[in-house]
Amino acid sequence: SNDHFNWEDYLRETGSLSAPPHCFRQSKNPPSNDFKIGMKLEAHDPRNVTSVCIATVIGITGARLRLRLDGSDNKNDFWRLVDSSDIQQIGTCEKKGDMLQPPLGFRMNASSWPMFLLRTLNGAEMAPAAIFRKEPPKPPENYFKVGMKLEAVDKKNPYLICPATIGDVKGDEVFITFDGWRGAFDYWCKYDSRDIFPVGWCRLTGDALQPPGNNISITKSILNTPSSPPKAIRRSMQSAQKSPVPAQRGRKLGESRSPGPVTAP
Ligand code: MLY
Repeated sequence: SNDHFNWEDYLRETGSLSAPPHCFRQSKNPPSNDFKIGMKLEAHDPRNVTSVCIATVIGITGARLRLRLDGSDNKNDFWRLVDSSDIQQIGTCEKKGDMLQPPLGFRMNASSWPMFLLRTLNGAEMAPAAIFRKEPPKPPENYFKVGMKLEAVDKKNPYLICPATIGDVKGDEVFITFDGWRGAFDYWCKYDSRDIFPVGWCRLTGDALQPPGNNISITKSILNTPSSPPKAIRRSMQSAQKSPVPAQRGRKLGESRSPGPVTAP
C-alpha cells in the first residue's frame, strides 16, 4: 500500500544514503531465531553487568529475545539479539567457576536466593547450546558518516526499531537521531553497538520497523537545496522558527512549524 513505510521511496524523497552494512557489528544475514517462549538461559543483568543471572524468554521479535530475569519484576524486561555476547546457555557461569547471582531488585530476601535458584531451574526448559549464535566481529573502525540512514533501537522504548540518521560522529561514537522526532529519543553510542542495524534489517528478520514520526525538522540542508522554497517563504519559515509559540505534537509535513521544548512521549 501507499502509506506503508518504504525505505527505497524514503531514501529517494529525502535524498539520503543508507549506512553500508560494513559499518555495523551485525551479521550480513540476520541470525535465525530458534528460541521458544519459556526457555531459560544465563544473561548479564543489564542493571548490574558484572552479575550473571537466570533469564526466561518471554517474547520473540525478529532476531531478538524479550528477556526477564528470574526473581525480578515485570518492569525491567530487556531485549537481546540471539547472537549477543550477553547471553549464554545455562551452566556456562558455573563452568567458569562463577556463581549465578540474584537480579538487582530480587523480590525476596537475599537469604532465600539459593533455594529460589534450585526451584526456578528444577524442570525448566533450558535453551540448547545450538540455538545461541556467535557474536559478529567489530568493524575495525568507525565508518559512519553524518547523514547516513539506519535502523536503530529506541532506548526509551527498546521493543521499537525505528528509521534513524547519524547526526554526529566523534571518535568511536555516533549520535543516533530518530527521523520525525524532535530530539527527545536521540542518544550517543559506540559505532559497534548491537542496537543499530543497516537499512533493511527489519524486513529480513520480520520485525516491525516503526514509521518515522511526523514532526518535521527544517534543517539547513533542506533550506539550501535547489528545490527549496523561494526566498520570501524561506524568510518567513525562519522567523516562524524563532517565534515563541508552545510546541505541538503530531504535525504533518506542510503544516506550520512552531518550535518549543522537546515533548516527552
Ligand atoms: N512515547 C511514545 C512513543 C514514542 C516512540 C518514539 N520513538 C519511535 C522514537 C508513545 O508512547 O507513544
